[in-house]
Amino acid sequence: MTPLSQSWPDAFSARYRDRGYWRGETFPAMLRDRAAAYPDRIAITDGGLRWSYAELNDRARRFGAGLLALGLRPGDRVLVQMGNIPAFFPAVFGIFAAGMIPVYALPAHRRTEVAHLAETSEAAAIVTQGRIGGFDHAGLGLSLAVAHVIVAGDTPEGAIPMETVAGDPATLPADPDPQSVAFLQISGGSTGLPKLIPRTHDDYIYSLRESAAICGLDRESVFMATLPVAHNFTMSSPGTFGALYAGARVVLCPSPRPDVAFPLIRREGVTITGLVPPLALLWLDAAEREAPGLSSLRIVQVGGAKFLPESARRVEPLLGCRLQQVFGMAEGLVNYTRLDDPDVVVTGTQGRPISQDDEILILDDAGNLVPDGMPGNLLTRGPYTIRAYHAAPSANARSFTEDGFYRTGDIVIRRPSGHLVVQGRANDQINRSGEKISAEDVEDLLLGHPDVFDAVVVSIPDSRLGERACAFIRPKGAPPRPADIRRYMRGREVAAFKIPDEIRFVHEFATTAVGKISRRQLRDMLRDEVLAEE
Ligand code: J2J
Repeated sequence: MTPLSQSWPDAFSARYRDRGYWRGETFPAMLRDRAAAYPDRIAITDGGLRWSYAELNDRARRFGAGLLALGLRPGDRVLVQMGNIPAFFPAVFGIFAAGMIPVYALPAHRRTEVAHLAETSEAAAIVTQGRIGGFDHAGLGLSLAVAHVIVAGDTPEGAIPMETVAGDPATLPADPDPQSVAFLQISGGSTGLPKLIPRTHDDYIYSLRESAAICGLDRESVFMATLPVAHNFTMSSPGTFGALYAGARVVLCPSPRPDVAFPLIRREGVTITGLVPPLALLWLDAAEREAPGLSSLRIVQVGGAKFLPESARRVEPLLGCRLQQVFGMAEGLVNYTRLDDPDVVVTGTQGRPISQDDEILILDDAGNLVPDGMPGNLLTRGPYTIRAYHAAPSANARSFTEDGFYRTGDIVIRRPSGHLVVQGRANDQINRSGEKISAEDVEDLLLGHPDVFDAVVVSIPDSRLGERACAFIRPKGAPPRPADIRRYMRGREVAAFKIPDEIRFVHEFATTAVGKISRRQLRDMLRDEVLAEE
């Protein structure tokens, strides 16, 4: 088995410990301590079933001991593919308690991704559920080259029902080294298959402890997981793990649709939740049609992709709570707008880093520092940003500098206050005959049109211009005419080269596994069309 590691040079580790970031906390100890401190408080609910901290800890420990009884060993990797169901938590915390390593897959992943994750992590087992949204995940698990397939709920022949995986907690090993790898998270994967991200107990717990503080979580808070639970945003910013760290309650939402999520927020008194921009637009649209009555909700976080100012300004008036923008990545660095930032900062930036020791470099393509206010490539290193992917030498050579900075692939501007404004991915920019067009800029303009629900601008290869811009528009009702859109843009007095060369209307956008709009798919489609014409 390829060993797992994630390490920082000694001088950095010493600094991160000295400054109190890394405190030697571990996930098994975290849950055990919370269960001892407030056994009867509710940790997890799906609106029906309720597990207290003591019950969750007990279930996790019995499940972990059950994994050992199956013959699995500490250090083994266990792939987890589950939807937003309570069983996810005893599964993951049970794997931790047994000294094993969860590897997170998202429910939207299919054979290609799941087989890739199982293979690269050398998974010895998979924990999954029968069906998620009609797809047979247990069947997929059984078809993989994995020794044990454990299933929550309806279990097919050949798989092991999760409730039968139970052992004596006395057989569990001692707590792991806080510097050791706790789990493998997966990269957002804008290119190719997801890469595996080894995160340590110390580094991840630091990021979720600070995130919980930044979001003001305490034992009275109620965090709702609206996005998939296994995604890094939902898990740690501050997410379900941050909520458990703070002794708060986690509510699992089975679907992000407003007709499911709004009643659950009202019933459970949810105080905070996180969304990706396409979902935020759906919620805003629903709230515009009928007052949502979400009086318990204090914070709606939006992140994962750029939330444009035109949309951001609608959140507080329509949902009646504070907006928090979150710009994070599973590799580490997370930025938040703070709850007391001025409104223009909250609607117009993607926040600032968690830590004083998050080092930020913004470089031009030649590797020179750019001044504040100018866009450049974001590189970062710090107390919770990885120094290497697992078993990926060529990705590591591309993604990390020699002195350990992670190349995020994001283009950002830094304001003098330290807040970052994301301009897009390095490859989102449209280079139209040398004129650089920011897709986000044009999208924000398009969102101001009264008939536009959402818009995405991508490049099309062009034999004359190099690239030209195509706007995909999801209209609110009947599509306006492209000429109306162009006239509207001219009326906003923008450079003529920013007016999209092509305008197309769509009913919906293809999305990634966590629900971000997939620009890659739109670009690929256009590229295929161009190639077909040639
Ligand atoms: C623009 N782009 C953003 C934002 C992420 C918290 C929040 C999100 C993630 C996440 C996460 C963005 N505006 N507000 O892990 O803990 C894009 C960037 C980034 C990539 C990372 C978290 N927030 N992005 O989305 O690993 O391009 O993490 O580099 O899935 O999403 O994707 P991922």
